[in-house]
Amino acid sequence: MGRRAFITGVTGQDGSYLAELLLAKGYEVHGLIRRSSTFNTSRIDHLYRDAHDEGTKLFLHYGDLSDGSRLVTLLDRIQPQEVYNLAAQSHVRVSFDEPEYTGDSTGLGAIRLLEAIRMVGLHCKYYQASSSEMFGATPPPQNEQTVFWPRSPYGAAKVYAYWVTRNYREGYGMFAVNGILFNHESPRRGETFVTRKITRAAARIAAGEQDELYMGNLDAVRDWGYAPEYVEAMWRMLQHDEPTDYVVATGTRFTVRDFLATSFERVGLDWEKYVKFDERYLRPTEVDALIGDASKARDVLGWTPKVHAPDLARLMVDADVAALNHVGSPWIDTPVWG
Ligand code: NAP
Ligand code: G4F
Repeated sequence: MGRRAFITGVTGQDGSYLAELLLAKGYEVHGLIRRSSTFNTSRIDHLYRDAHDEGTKLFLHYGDLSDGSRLVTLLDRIQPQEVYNLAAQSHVRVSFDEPEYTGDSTGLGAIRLLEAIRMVGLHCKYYQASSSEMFGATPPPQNEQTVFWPRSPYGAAKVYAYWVTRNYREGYGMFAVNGILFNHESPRRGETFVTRKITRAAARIAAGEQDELYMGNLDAVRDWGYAPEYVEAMWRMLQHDEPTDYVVATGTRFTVRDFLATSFERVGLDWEKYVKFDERYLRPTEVDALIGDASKARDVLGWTPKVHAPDLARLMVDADVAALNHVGSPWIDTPVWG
């Protein structure tokens, strides 16, 4: 029998790349999508075929991480061997505005899904999308032993989800793992995360469609990697014999200012002429520096990143320029798995 996976958050950046990866490996993929009054499937439309077509391998199901009984029904019906929990209110700044909702979806959502697996009696492998944001104020380099010190409702919710994942592993013998992923980006990144906000603005300013760009803290240090490479690490974690937690990162230090300079240079512009400060983009508590040590993922899973921050910025700018010109971009249109 073929392998079957269930992905929550399939309409997001990572969910779309993971669905591509699993389909290319021959999986039957079931994705959870939220009902909305407008279509929210643009990142996976190229993968979708009508369920009546022969050979269809991608199936979408309405549901929500706030609805535990729906998760039970779906898991019982689908019987997946692998479950990837990627769904979350994933924006750190927004989590200060919507702390309760973030706790419910990003934190409690994980235990609803774990408990649904347990109630159905599924013997599946479970992946939890944990985050470097859990390290918060603990200085870099951060690895699997680093103490958590979350600095946002989002970070705190992810810490809860991390610990319940470990608890279900230790308490019920479940194959449940945390991938502690550092920031990872792509042309499919949401437009309000800092990298995509910058690359989109660089393309638009160069095309004369935007005059200026309002930003918050430019001193923040991040370790930015390329999302398609990171979903490969998720899959590898579930193929390993032992359930254990992994940091996934490039180990490269880059500031928001560096990302601005590299992106604007790609379109021949000096960023300092266009960028203005707006305190609305500051957070009540900031995470100053995240730089990951992914030695364990390299040694145990054989995973190494190829794309580092400067190339990432350039490929994202190129994709945004191509999108403005209504031409295809190899970074958007070509399935990365060949
Ligand atoms: P994203 O683009 O924001 O996608 C989030 C996904 O979750 C979307 O499909 C969204 O659906 C879905 N979702 C949100 N609330 C939901 C709910 N209550 N019930 C069901 N689905 C819900 O995030 P991403 O960048 O792909 O990240 C994937 C996961 O990894 C997230 O859990 C994120 O917190 C975590 N993570 C991300 C990074 C990173 O740098 N990207 C790093 C570490 C961890 P809609 O499309 O309907 O909104
Ligand atoms: O792109 P960001 O919003 O990502 P952040 O907060 O690091 O969170 C992302 O990575 C986490 C992994 O560490 C994920 F778990 C999480 O789901 C998300 O994907 O902001 C990056 C940095 C911050 O320090 C922020 O203060 O950029 C700074 N920044 C400066 N100006 C800005 C802006 N961020 C945004 N979004 N918008 C600005 O105008």
